[in-house]
Amino acid sequence: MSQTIYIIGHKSPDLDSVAAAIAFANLKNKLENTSDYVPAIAEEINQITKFILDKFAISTPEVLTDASEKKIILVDHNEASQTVNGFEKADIVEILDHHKLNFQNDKPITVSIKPWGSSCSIIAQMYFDSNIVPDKNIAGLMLSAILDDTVITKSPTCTETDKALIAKLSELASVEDWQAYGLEMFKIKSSIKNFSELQIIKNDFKDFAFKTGKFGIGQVEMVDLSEVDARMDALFAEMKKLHTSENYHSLIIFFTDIINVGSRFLVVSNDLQKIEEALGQKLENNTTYIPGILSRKKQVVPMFSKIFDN
Ligand SMILES: [Mn+2]
Repeated sequence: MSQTIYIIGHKSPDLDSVAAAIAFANLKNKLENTSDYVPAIAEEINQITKFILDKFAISTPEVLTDASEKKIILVDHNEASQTVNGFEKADIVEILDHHKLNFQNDKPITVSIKPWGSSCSIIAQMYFDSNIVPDKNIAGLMLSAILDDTVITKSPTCTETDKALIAKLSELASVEDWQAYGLEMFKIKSSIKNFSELQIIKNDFKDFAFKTGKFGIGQVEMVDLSEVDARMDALFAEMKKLHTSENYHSLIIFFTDIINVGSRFLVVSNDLQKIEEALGQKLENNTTYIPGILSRKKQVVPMFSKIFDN
């Protein structure tokens, strides 16, 4: 008897979390000669994910609005605060991720975590380790996710394994110049002109339950930061609304210039002084630019968790 097992990434899904669900379901169905594994999403996909799915002719996974009473595999996250609604009553059977482990369960399950640049890197390596060659479209999807999560290999999260997988997958996907392809992706991804302020804030946004209170940390990777300067006041107005309505201790949105490698931080917080302590520099009208900052996971979250989660 078959039973559907949903594979699902985090809320506010980014490309890696959607691609990982699709690729992992594809691999597991092949390995077990079944169709029980079904990719799903916790919320609607963003613009670049839609573009990439269209490009490789892959259909958008179904939205799982409530995971209660369902078997699920979590990919690209393991924190309760980021996971699908109803997970408390779901049967979580496996986790595949590249973030720090913050998960508790009442039974032993398979957990695959590697300190690599993307969840799709772990899955791509599993394909190769199992001697299964991913189809061209799945290879292209995984390649795109790795390039996205590693900021075309520039992120400090990018490892030698990621680079080797990028080369292998490029060949399988017939992508001749992955650097040019990655830059093209980021250009599409980074223009904010068609988005409302709320869409910009929620573009790639995660909640963190720190001991001091709830933090919302969003990142927007861009090729040109001047678009942000022009909309600063409107962005702050929207952030203040969200800070109050969702009861955040702090709301931090940072815009990363992937060409010059640095980030502009916009902050709304109950404790600006401590935020400055965490950032290691002063804010001016709730904003500051910090050179060298590219990664939320490796650089930004640790800055804040050190001060606010101790
Ligand atoms: Mn990821």
